[in-house]
Amino acid sequence: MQTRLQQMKEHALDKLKHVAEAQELQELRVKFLGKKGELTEILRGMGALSAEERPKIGQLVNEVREAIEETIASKQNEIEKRILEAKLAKQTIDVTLPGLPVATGTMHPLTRIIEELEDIFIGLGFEVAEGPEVELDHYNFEMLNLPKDHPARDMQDSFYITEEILLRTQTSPVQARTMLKKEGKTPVKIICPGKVYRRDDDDATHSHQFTQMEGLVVGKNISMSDLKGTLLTFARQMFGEDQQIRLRPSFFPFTEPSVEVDLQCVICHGEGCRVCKQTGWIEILGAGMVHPRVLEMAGYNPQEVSGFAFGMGIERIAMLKYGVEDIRHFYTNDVRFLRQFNRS
Ligand code: 2U9
Repeated sequence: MQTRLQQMKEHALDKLKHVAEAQELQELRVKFLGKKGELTEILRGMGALSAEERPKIGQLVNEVREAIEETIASKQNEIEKRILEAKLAKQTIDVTLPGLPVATGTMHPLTRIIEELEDIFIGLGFEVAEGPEVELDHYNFEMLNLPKDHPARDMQDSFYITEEILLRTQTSPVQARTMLKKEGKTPVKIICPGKVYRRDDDDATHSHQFTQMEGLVVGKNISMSDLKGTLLTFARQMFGEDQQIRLRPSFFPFTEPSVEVDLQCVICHGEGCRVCKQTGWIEILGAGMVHPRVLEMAGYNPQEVSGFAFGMGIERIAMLKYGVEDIRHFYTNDVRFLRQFNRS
C-alpha cells in the first residue's frame, strides 16, 4: 500500500507539473483528490490493514494529499498570474502615440459680426442694451409713433401672440424701454443687437427671423452731423479705412428727417457691377433724427434734447463683408459653411 501511495504521489506530481490550463488542473484535482478519486480509492483499502500499519499509512495518505494540494495551489497561482499578465500586456497603452484631434467649433459669423459691431460702438462710448423678444404692442409700435391705425403697420406683417403681445419686429422697443427707465436723463447712448421676427416668405435675401442692431443717441445738441460722423466711423472700421458712405432722404415713422445710408460697393469700389446694379453704392442701413413725438412719449422734452437713431440687418452686413449670397446659409448650420469663419 505504501508503494502504491508513493507511486500515486509521483504520478500525480508529474502530471501536475505539465498542466497549463485551469480546466485541466480542475480535472486532475477531481482525478486525484475527488470523492471518486485515486486517493479515496486507496483509503478504502485501509480497512484491511493491521492496527499497527493503519496510523502509519494514514499519516502517509495525509502527506500525499498535502503534497498534491500544495502543488495544485501553486499551479493555480501560476496559471492566474499568466492570465493576468497576458491581459495586462493586451491592455498596454502607448503614451507616446500622438493623440486624436479634438474637433472644436467655430464662432458663428453672425455672432462674430455682432462682436465686431459691439467693439466698434463701445469704442465710441456706446453701451449694449438688451430686451425681450416677446414684446408688448405698446413698446414695439405705439411708442415708435406707429399707432394702431397707422398705415405703416401694414408694411411689416408681424407674428402676433395675442392682440397686445407679439414677437418684436425690430429691436427699437429696447431703446423705448431704456429711455423710459432713464426718466428723462441724458445722455442715452446705446446699441441694441438681437433677434427680430417678421412675417416674410423666406428666400435668398429674406428671413422671417433675422438679426438686427439698432443704435440710439439722445442728448443736448445732437445733430445730423453726429449721426453722419458715427456712421462713417462704423463703415470705415467694419469695411475698410478708405470707405465712403452716402445719405439719401427716406421715411420712417420714428425718425424725422429719415435717411437711407449707402456704402460704396465693396465689390467694385464704386465702378459699378452686378452686385450694386451698376450704381456703385449698396444700401446698408436706415437712420434719422428721433421723431419729437417718440422723444416725448419716452419722457424727454424735444425742445431741450434731440437724438439720432439707426438700424441695420446683421445678416446683410455679414453677407457683404464675407460675400455670402444666400441668407439661409446662416441658419442651416452646414459645418462646411461655418468652418470658413474660423478665426485661428
Ligand atoms: C427709437 C427711435 C428710433 C431705429 C431705426 C431704422 C432707421 C432702419 C432697418 C434697417 C434694416 C431695419 O434691419 S432692417 O430691416 N432700420 O432703417 N431703424 S432708424 O430708430 C429708432 C429706434 C428706436 C426709440
